[in-house]
Amino acid sequence: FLNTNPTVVFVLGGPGSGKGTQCANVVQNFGYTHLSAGDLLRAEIKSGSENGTMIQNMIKEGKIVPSEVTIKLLQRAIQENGNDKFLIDGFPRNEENRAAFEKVTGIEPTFVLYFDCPEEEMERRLLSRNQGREDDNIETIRKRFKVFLESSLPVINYYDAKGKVRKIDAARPVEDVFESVKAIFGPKNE
Ligand code: UP5
Ligand code: MG
Repeated sequence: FLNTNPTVVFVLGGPGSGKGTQCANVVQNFGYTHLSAGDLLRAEIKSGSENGTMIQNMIKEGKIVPSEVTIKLLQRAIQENGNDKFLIDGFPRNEENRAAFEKVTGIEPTFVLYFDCPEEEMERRLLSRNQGREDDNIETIRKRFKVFLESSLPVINYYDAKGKVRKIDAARPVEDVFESVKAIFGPKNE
């Protein structure tokens, strides 16, 4: 492969913290390719793959899809792409995701962007998003918050202990958040 050793940044944060929004900005300004694990899984549902129904049921319950499914989609997307810099958005979501991705791909993230946002703000954003996502209802949102606290925060803590976490106050307006993001990716790369 061309990109056997790509640069990877994990973009993490609770549901509605603004991961997708800020990744789009980073793509525009810094030449990364954006891979949203959630978007890849939703595309897999739409494609009518044999895993589609299972994925759809898990997303509706806010549960974490088995890592082999998600990793296969991410790995394929990386390999099909000519770029050597990727933002991986919304993955890894638990310790098992993290360890399996490292083992299967041999990739370690350069750093981890963490969008820190209070639940009440994330809930407001998700309930007013109106893009027809099947998990944007209050019952599923509560389940997503619980899974984030119990399973995903430990992954952020793991990388924090390695000095890899860049934490951003995501409760501010989109433009203000992006100012902080820019400072991390560096003006020299703009
Ligand atoms: N918005 C954004 N920034 C704002 C700001 N600063 N001020 C005001 N509004 C702001 O933003 C959400 C909404 O808020 C938008 O309307 C936006 O305009 C506004 P967005 O950028 O979409 O936030 P994001 O963090 O991307 O929210 P998302 O809902 O995508 O996060 P999730 O982590 O919940 O969703 P994801 O797609 O990653 O995963 C969905 C499900 O897939 C999971 O629950 C899980 O079931 C499954 N999944 C896996 O199983 N494994 C994976 O690896 C990944 C997903
Ligand atoms: Mg998203």
